[in-house]
Amino acid sequence: MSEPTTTTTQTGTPVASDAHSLTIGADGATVLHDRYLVEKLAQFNRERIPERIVHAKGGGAFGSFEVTADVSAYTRAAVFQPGSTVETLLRFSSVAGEQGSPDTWRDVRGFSLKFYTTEGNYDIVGNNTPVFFIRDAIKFPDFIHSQKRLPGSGLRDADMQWDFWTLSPESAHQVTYLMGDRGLPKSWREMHGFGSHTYQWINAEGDRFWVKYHFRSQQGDLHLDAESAEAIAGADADYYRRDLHEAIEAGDHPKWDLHVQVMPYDDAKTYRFNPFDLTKVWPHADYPLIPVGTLTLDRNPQNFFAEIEQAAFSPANTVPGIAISPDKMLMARVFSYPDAQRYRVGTNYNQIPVNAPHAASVANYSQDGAQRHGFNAPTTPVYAPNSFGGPVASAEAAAEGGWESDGELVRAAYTLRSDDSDFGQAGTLYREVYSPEAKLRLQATLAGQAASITIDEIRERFFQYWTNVDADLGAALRAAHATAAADGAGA
Ligand code: HDE
Repeated sequence: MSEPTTTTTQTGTPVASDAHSLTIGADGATVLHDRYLVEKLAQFNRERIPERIVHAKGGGAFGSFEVTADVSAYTRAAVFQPGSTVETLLRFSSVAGEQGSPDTWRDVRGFSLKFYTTEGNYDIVGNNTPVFFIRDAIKFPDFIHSQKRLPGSGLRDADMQWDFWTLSPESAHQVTYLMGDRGLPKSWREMHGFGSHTYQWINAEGDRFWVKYHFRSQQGDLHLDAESAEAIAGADADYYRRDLHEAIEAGDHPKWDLHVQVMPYDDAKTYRFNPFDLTKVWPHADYPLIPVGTLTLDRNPQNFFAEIEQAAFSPANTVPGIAISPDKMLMARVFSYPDAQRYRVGTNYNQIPVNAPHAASVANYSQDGAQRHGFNAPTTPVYAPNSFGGPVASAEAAAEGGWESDGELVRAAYTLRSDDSDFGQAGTLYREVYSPEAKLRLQATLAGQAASITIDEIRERFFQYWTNVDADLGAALRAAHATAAADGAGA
């Protein structure tokens, strides 16, 4: 043990006691001018910042991403060039629960990655599933409300969850993942990660490509059975957080291999379904996985609050050679994340060490605001354009990342193509990807869900929803429910 230093106030003055307030005599009143007591209690009252409205419970670690292949034909981003290795931060999370929620409640899991690149920070904010529940951002608050808590009782509620899902048939593919094995990962280390959206890559010649990111866990994509997940939820609410922390402390560093699917720019115009629809995957037969590199996590945070709770990930954080796509969800996320972070962490959230670039520098004319830490030299002008050598924007950077777009302003669903449907890929996932055992586990989970719905009309829509995914599955669920109801009535 090293010699302790003297405790001080926040402004560095030594303090006399951490055990006794300043009082008038040992038994008398406490005085308001005990500045250290006041500072200590006031600071304590302000320790919490608002939790993330979604993905509140999580954990993460630092590491590095090493490029092991050559994808320079598709992107000029420095982070993905041969030989590049960059520092990274990966945060995992559950979507619906609050900060203290058990890690092993059934949910989609977040997979948020920050690359500290020489061209600025690049974030991929994805999940452990390749698709999402909805395809228009205007539905997001309603979707999340239905998964959180009733306003009166503060309880979660199967009726509102299934009411929303069955009235939003585009959710079927993601709900088939959620109710299947992906909804209960064995650990954060043992799950794949996906960028989910279609993104854009631009090479050195300016050629554009559409890409999807797949992070394949070297530890495998494993799951818990429902009974173990429930037992763990009671015994150790922080099971995933603990597993990751302990593995890294023990030198067991988890790794993911990054692959991309690459679609030539013009294919998107004629592909058989809308390749920007976030409820769809691109079949690997059409667009195979191309290796890029390996992500390794090898360093636990030194301070959970400073480095994980305050971490701000955003799909808006792109770098030259990478851009977004005409996915309505993605375009809205570019607004939503920085907005959430200005509110949650504060206007200068990007100056906090975990969010600031580590391998690039910041140069612009932004100034002031609460908790400002960094500033330009006093000789730097405060406006652009200027004649005094202040930072100058690069026209080249602004030119990239676009696509053709024209039309009337409308509020409408995506234009349908020949293979666009809400239930088609959900049915394929169930029939062709799930093993016979995985099918049975899904059926058992869904039988439990059917039993938790209390409103007949919603339960009827639930059976129809699963019939639309797969007729046999729907029939099996209906029959199982009828049997259970008859047994219950006879009991
Ligand atoms: Fe998020 N999401 N999201 N989301 N999301 C947030 O950002 C939002 C969506 C995802 O580890 C919030 O800073 C909208 C898809 C992860 O810190 C918020 C829409 C995917 C995380 C937000 C979506 C995600 C978030 C909460 C519909 C996977 C945790 C506080 C357009 C591809 C990030 C914050 C972390 C967090 C909004 C849809 C994944 C509110 C509006 C699709 C992993 O801004």
